[in-house]
Amino acid sequence: MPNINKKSPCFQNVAGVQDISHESAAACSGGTLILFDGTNGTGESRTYTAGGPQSIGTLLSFNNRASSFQVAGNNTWRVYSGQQFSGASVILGGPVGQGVTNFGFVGFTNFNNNVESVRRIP
Ligand SMILES: [Ca+2]
Repeated sequence: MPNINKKSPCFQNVAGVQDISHESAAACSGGTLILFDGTNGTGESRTYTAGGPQSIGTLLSFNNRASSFQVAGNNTWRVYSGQQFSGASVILGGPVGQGVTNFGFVGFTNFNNNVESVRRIP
């Protein structure tokens, strides 16, 4: 789907796109953090919702893989370079991550392929 504007918060609003993924639908219902394996929202992804577990101490098979992210809704998340909320961390949300954002450009630490746990900030 090369014509999709990755910065659109709701993919189903893009003309001609009807077959959206569940992850996109969740993003539009508010309160999600999406981590993508590739830069610019590409590759495999994981979606974390505000209604689900809000502290994820390990991303398991997705550890050290996230290269880009998107925050949807009025949520703020802190991501950590280590498991169980250890190591360097950075807050995602507000103006950061409203569109798909690459980790290499966030904060003072290079979080590209360097995130192992996430926590939603109340
Ligand atoms: Ca990656």
